[in-house]
Amino acid sequence: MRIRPFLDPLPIPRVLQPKEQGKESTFYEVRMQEFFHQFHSQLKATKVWGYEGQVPGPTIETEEGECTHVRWINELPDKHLLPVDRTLHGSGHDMPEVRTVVHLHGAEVKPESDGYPDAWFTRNFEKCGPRFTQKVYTYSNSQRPATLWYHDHTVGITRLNVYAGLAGMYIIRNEQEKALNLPSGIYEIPLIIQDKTFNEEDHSLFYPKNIENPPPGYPEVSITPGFAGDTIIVNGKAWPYLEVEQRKYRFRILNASNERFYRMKLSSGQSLIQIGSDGGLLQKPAVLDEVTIAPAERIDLVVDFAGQPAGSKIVLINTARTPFNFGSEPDPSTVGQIMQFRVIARTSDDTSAVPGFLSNIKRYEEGDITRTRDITINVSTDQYTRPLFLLNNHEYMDGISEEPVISETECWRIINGGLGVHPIHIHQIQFQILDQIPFDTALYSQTGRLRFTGEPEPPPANQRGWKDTVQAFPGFVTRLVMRFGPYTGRYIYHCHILEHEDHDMMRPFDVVKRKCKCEETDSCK
Ligand SMILES: [Cu+2]
Repeated sequence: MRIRPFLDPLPIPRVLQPKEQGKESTFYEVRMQEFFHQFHSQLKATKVWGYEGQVPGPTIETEEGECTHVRWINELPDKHLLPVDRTLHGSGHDMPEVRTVVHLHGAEVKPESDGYPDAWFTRNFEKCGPRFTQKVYTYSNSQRPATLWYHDHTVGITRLNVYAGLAGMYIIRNEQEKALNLPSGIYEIPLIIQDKTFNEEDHSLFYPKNIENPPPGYPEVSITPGFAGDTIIVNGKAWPYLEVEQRKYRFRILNASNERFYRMKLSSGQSLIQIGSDGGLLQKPAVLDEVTIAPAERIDLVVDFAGQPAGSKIVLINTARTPFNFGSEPDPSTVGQIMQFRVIARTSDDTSAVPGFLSNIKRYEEGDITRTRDITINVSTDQYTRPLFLLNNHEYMDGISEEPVISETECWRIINGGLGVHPIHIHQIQFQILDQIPFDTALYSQTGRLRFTGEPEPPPANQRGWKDTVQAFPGFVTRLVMRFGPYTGRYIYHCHILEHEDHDMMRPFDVVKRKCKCEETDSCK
């Protein structure tokens, strides 16, 4: 379907108003509903699922230290909008077709508010998953300011629920960050990037029911190894435009796509100044020609349009291959474009700044590490001969294999001997990327022996801050360092390509209390 790019203005998701506002805590109600949404003025309205009648959902704004409580309410119909594969873990015929649970991505929360995939619930909480414990979730917002996002995380159908529209932004702020005088107010703009495909006849959402030409024995409705749409959507509009004044803007960019990575640059050739990553501001700005954002990552960018002539039109270009980084090149006239900026004269002086020092980031060092774990990315096949990506050769329902001790600092070595880049996300904590080291993948696949073939490469300047999702490149061991806590309990880590996550590239882990020596030896009993 050919629709004209840059026809519709960029919408800005509204900020959610609380139902009750106390002195130190705020209470929200967020309903998940089915409704119609127009993605482009040349498209008919499309049936979607969204939070509070919006796609993407309204932005939740909080202050550091403010406690927010959210009652997530499922008002969705019984029948799913998209084809449900009943062969996946947790999604069998004994399960209700429509289930939801909300995860606040990047947040430090207690396990019962983390949106565990099996803590799902149906409309009016009529049925609940085995790990459901509470109707109201609590977010302490005790971490540093950051751009987080909330989205569905239900076992076996996350890819469908998020693609149907269940995603929104969540921002934590504080006074220190405000004092930096970064572009703010109408000059601070969220950009939530997704991709969709629309059916020709009625412009309903297309999501594949199966792979093309499935072999005999394949399930009738089957997950695919990844789905990328042919239309780029920003804040709920296909290829929108934004009028920008000749001044600085702050863009909080979120890739909320199922599979697609974006390698972004501006057609004007001007620099992108990255000021923040998943877990908040960097220590100092990183000046880039282009930047790659994986599914679930956030990039906080300042772009200065001051030097651009009024009347000029600048396109935010995407050059990332799909699947990343080995699939097809994007068509420059369609998915090779994201949105357009139309430069107009300034309406007032630009008094905002990009300070050379943004926030203090104490880097972890080798000496901080008390334990190292290897997390391998494996490619296997399932009982239907479908490709199956696994972590540590385990499926989602296999028992716990990682039990980090609270407050201890661990190094996780993500070993990717495969073909594609997987965005690996760990719940509960923000980590730092220590380095990535090239290794002999042939030797590793034959013998399991890890032989490095080069020196460790430190992360680039824009990835030296706090992260919760890392691009694990093939042929590299990506080393992450993290300190678990402040809560104990059951969490998960997984690939954030949603088709991988739903198909077993997800693992539970337990953050546990430190055992005292006497307990280990039984000598005090
Ligand atoms: Cu993956």
